[in-house]
Amino acid sequence: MSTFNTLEDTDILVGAVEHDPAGDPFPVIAMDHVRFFVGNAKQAAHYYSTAFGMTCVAYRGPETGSRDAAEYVLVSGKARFVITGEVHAGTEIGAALLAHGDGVSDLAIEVPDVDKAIAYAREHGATVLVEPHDDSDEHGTVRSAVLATYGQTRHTLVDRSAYKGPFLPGFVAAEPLFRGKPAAHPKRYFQAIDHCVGNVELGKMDEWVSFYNRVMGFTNMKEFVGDDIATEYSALMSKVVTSGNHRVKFPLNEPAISRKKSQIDEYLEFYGGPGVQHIALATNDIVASVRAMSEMGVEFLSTPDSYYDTLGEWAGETRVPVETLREFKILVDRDEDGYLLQIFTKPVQDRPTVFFELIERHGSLGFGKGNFKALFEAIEREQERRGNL
Ligand code: TYF
Ligand code: FE
Repeated sequence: MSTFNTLEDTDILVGAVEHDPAGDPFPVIAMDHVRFFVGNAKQAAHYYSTAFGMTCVAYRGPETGSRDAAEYVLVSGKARFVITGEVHAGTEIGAALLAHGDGVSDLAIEVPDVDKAIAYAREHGATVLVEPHDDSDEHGTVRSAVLATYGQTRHTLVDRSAYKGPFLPGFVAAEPLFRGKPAAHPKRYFQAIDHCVGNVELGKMDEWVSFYNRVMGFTNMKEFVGDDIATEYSALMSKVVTSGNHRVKFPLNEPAISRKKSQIDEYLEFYGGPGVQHIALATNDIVASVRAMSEMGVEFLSTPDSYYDTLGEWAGETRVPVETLREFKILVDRDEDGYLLQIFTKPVQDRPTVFFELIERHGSLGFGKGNFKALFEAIEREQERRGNL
């Protein structure tokens, strides 16, 4: 069983805390991977390799005995994405794509003891989609199981402590898909997954918060967005649950009644139900990341200049000068613990559904609540351009 005494570099980046897992009813190590179901995994894997600077390290598909799916495993530091597509008609992947379009099918969590976690989750009312089982190959054995969460999203629980292969049994090591990263770009555009956000239906946020409290023993973080902020400008309510070590953080949003159509309603309509809204990626140099990703064609939300005119008054000293923040449209939030820098991409598929965040933390354990006004005005401008406001 893995204990957690010293903070690693990526722990600092994602705002993880020292934590003794001994008392946890559902101990977790960290995010294991995020799985995306896409219409064309070959092309999507290319996008994440070029635009997100990720490296393909493993693959399975028809050539390796995977008859239904082609899957590309991409990494950037500790962040791991699995890009999954079907290779013939009539698979479960195709059914999910028909319902939702491209999106996140699985927020997989690495745990020290799958059986213990599943027993606890089941006892507390979780739906077990796949029972604990072993998969083996010449690199060892992985034990895993699958829990259902909001919509058709899943949490695969993975114990990889007895495994040395490139990803999971059945995957073979793969060559990078792209080697042309400009020399001026950082080696990695991000180092770890900071948090993964779910959108749920109106009135369901508290149910899903208590699901994570009950089933995984996750606790609520102090940052939440209630009625007051919601009706004024954000059109969403939000609460955050976290694992004891703060390596796994799941904010949950629900739409709020407001003047304009909530961005969460837009998501629910276009995704066809609840699902993952955004994945936040931790970087130690957000300026280098945004510059590189923009050059590779990733589109970011824009913040009006006026945001930067008053920034100096409240944000105080930041690692990055205000003029650079203005140039790259990076947002700042400060709280009693420190500050964070963040920026959001536009949706990364044609539907206004999944997007990404880049986040550089300097002490703050928050999520950028102070930016809701600026951020949501930017999102509303995009909703308007899509004709969905
Ligand atoms: O993860 C969070 O809660 C922040 C805030 O459309 C947020 O990143 C919430 C909704 C949204 C964008 C950001
Ligand atoms: Fe976020």
